[in-house]
Amino acid sequence: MATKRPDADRSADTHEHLATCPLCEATCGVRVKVQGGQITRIEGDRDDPFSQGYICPKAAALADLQTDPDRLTHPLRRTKGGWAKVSWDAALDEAADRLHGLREAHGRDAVAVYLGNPNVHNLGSMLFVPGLVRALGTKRRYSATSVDQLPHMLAAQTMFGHGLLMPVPDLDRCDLLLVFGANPVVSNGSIMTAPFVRKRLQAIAQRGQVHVFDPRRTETAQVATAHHAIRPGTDALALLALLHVVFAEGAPKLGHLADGAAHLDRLQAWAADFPPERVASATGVPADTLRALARRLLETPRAAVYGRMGACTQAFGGVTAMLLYALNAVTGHLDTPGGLMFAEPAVAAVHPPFGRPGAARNRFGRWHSRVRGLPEFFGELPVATLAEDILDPGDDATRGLVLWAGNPVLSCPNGRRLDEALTGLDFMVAVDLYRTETNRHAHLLLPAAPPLSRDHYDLAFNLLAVRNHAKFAPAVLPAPDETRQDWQIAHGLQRRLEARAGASLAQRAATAALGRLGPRGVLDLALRAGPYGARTGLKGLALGRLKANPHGVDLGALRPCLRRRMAKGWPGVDLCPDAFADEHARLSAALDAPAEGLVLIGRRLLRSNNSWLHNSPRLLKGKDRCTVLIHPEDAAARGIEEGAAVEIESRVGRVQAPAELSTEVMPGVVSLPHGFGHDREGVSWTVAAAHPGRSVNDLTDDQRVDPLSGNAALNGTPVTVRLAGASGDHDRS
Ligand SMILES: Nc1nc2c(c(=O)[nH]1)N[C@H]1C(S)=C(S)[C@@H](COP(=O)(O)OP(=O)(O)OC[C@H]3O[C@@H](n4cnc5c(=O)[nH]c(N)nc54)[C@H](O)[C@@H]3O)O[C@H]1N2
Ligand SMILES: Nc1nc2c(c(=O)[nH]1)N[C@H]1C(S)=C(S)[C@@H](COP(=O)(O)OP(=O)(O)OC[C@H]3O[C@@H](n4cnc5c(=O)[nH]c(N)nc54)[C@H](O)[C@@H]3O)O[C@H]1N2
Ligand code: SF4
Ligand SMILES: [Mo]
Repeated sequence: MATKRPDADRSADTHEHLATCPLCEATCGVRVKVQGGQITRIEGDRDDPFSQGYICPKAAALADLQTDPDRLTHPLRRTKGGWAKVSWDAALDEAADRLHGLREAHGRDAVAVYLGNPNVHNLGSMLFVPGLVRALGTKRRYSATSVDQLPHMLAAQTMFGHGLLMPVPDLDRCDLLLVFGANPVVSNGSIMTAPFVRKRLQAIAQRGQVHVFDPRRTETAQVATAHHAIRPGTDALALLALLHVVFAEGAPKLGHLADGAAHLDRLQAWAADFPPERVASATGVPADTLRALARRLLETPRAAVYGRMGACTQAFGGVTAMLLYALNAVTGHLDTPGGLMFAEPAVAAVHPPFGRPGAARNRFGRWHSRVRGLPEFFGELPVATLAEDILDPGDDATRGLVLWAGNPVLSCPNGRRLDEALTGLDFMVAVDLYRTETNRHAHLLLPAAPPLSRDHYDLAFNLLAVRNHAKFAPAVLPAPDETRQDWQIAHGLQRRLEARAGASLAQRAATAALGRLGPRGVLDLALRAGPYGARTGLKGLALGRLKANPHGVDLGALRPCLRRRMAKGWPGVDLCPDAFADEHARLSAALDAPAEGLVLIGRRLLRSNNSWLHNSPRLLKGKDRCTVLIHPEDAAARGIEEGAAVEIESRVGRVQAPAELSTEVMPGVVSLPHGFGHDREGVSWTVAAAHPGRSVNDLTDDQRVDPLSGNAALNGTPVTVRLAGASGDHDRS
């Protein structure tokens, strides 16, 4: 079998292509067998030096995405009589006219943009959508960042000098791993690109220990050495207690970080106020456990403390992310092998040509959201403010939206309110593979090419990988139907907007030149300019070298880099930045007034990917997994039995789903997966609509954010739970 270019596959020949699965952060290498233009098999690529043959069940759905009859095939325009096909030129011209018209009439900020998660898994989007966003010139930029990793980015920016410098656990060399609010065995790892993470965790548990802090005894907790049930939203208190013991045991072990470290005194003063005994009842974690773990952390040369979604999409997300990094730093586990380390990818936004030392400082609070005044971060506003900035009347209301690869009606808090807000927009254009719960409100729908029809190089996740590596995979199949690559759509729209806005000739020439380069050309230049580009021995990394090594190029284990960075003008580590100064008081107040009643958390399912992939029959088969997990004691107190329909109610909404009784969740906590709720009219995914589930984000509250960072507090939503149909009085929790 030969490796072939996409357009050569129309014949009955069989070809095997090497690709990268772009569905999650693990970036697994796959072999795709194509026969007569059809995918006949997808399997792991054993020769990929990073993923070594591992794939999860979702990889098979890549084939379904190419052939799904429900996928969008043509640009569509909403008319009174329904959706009508239009040509690409007509669609792009109309989008540019309408967006430009709104800006002329109401100012640049009248048009908002929302960028969903798949953009960061898409080379063309990463390189070309920012140009479009610049051309729009709006301050109302939103993305999935503020329902996700914003706290990690805020901590990284204020502690290390750039929001993208997020350290990752050096999994393969660490002997002790503390995990706060992450479930990598199901999620396949996040801010920790590590294919076959289960095996890597099991190896740590064998040579050392893995401790999982989670309100639910997750699939990850089950492969760990120990599970510590923790009350949602109390991680910062547990981390302060660990820091308390660390400082009480003697001098912090800053090692090479001591040079240029700032605010150690502030961190120490905070920790002094939170001994383990003081936080035990609020967190649910016994003081002895915290003391013993802090000591073990100090004694173990190769250890890391890692936290993810559960730690950051909560009311104390920002300070929790900061404390996680600080705990690693003062125990000698930051920027050291086996600890939290920084990846050094072949192309990164923090290196030339895309970035320079210090270029991203002060990207916080430069402007604020219209109604609630929440701060900008990294050029974006918190998406929890999107709906109100449309709905609240006024000359400066949001009137237009560019929606790219996102489904915020299902993925953002108080989805019902956003759903309603979108119906009032003057104009919305959306780029997607499907007609979704969100983009059904668009005026124009532009169909993007499915994943295996585009080139892949991972710009985002090489920056977060547990090993440095680089791989380029050309598209396997041509773009089907009339779909176009995201980058082509973005570029087409950018050019048209620049023409209408009378952009300078220089700007228009630059845009045209970028389009001629395309993603491959830009990638090649970026690789050449990157840190491995000019190196001898590696012969200088450029696109040609990656093409000649289609399984990928291993660039070695992570290396300590902060000293080298400082020599180039980067700041030292700030252990408790000024941005967090008020958080001590907020944490103390929370400790003194613990929350009462049931709280809701989310959960991820192995065969699901946020709000999509639910249209793949092979992934969705089996029993309904969109259930409410509830502890048997909490269920008994409400007369709820296994499988009974229960109603969950929060400040913003009410949802019914079947109960699943389990001691997996701690008492006082209920869990519903996110990404479901395909019961809304007008979507194109028929398989998903037949197994709709309910949206957890009809319960999460857009007013519950981490007030520091603006990140949505998706976890820890106060709820009441009752048998469906029961009166609310006797079973309020
Ligand atoms: N309650 C709760 N809410 C959550 C979470 C949670 O844990 N709990 N998790 C949050 C997290 S971490 C995230 S990242 C967000 C995700 O939130 P979003 O990014 O808003 O939503 P997704 O569900 O990822 O939807 C992606 C959309 O992009 C489309 N798509 C897929 N690939 C492409 C492509 O290549 N090009 C284009 N143009 N479109 C494409 C899909 O069809 C789908 O409609 O959800 C967040 N919401
Ligand atoms: N199969 C699958 N894989 C995915 C995705 C998917 O939807 N499905 N989504 C992808 C995306 S976009 C992302 S961002 C990653 C996320 O990857 P992870 O962060 O690893 O995944 P989650 O399942 O959200 O893990 C969060 C954990 O936090 C716990 N938790 C909730 N509240 C708290 C709290 O207050 N404190 C603590 N300590 N724990 C808490 C939850 O019980 C849950 O186990 O997964 C990615 N991978
Ligand atoms: S783990 Fe992630 S990257 Fe690997 S096959 Fe599964 S979805 Fe794809
Ligand atoms: Mo995410």
